[in-house]
Amino acid sequence: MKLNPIFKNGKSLILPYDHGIEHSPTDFNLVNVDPQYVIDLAIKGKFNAFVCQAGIAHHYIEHHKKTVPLVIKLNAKGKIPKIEPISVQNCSVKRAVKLQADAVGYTIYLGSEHEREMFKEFGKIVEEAHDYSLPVIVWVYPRGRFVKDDLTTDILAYAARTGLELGADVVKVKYNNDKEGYKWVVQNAGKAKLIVSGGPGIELGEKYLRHVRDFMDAGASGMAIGRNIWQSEKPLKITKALKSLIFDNAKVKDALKWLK
Ligand code: FBP
Repeated sequence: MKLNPIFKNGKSLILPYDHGIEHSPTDFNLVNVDPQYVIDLAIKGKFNAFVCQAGIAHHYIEHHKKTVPLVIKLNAKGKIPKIEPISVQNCSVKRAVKLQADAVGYTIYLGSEHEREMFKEFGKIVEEAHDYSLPVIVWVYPRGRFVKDDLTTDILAYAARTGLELGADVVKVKYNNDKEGYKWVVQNAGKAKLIVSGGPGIELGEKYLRHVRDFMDAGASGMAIGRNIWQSEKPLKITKALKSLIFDNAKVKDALKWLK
């Protein structure tokens, strides 16, 4: 599967903005509630892709299609129901193609009582997307009442393996600050690319850049980081620091210079 332009020399930095439906607008402020602001960040920061739900793509496609590759997330779950997590498809692959997506995305809650429904739906999506030569990115988040700890190395490796075995081209999982263990996580993704998710409210200083260096050294292929970019007051500086680590193999002390 051709991953260009979402991967450059095998590496990628992706800007997700699918949080409204997932978390409610509590992640937003008066600036970043405007999708255009975040799309412009994706363009200025030369991200490898911007990720959103179909509705955002539908309303804003004209502007960003020319300038940043698009990943349309095909499923979503809301914030209110207190049930075992399930994320259900709301946009077809065909519609994503019409909206000129360069890839499609899907979330699986591994370990949920509903995982088999997501496995089944995702399998069909992979088949359809590959018929259109569209790469597929899967977010695999272990979650639900049977998951005691979603950040053990074993469960992250299981998440990575699930993405590979279900046919994803790219698997997005969390990082658990276990550099040595993470090599095992990456190995379990096999020929699928493994990228790391951002998370809420991280202080993007030396400690965080060290983690990025560590998971890149463990074999990750990049990141999909949202809130810590578009909630930041210096998003483009952070972007440059992350890019230096991901694409230029920079040392942490050199990446830190971008934050000054
Ligand atoms: P962040 O970098 O902001 O954490 O975004 C990554 C992401 O996977 C989004 O694509 C998604 O909307 C969100 O996190 C899901 O968060 P949660 O772990 O709370 O379900």
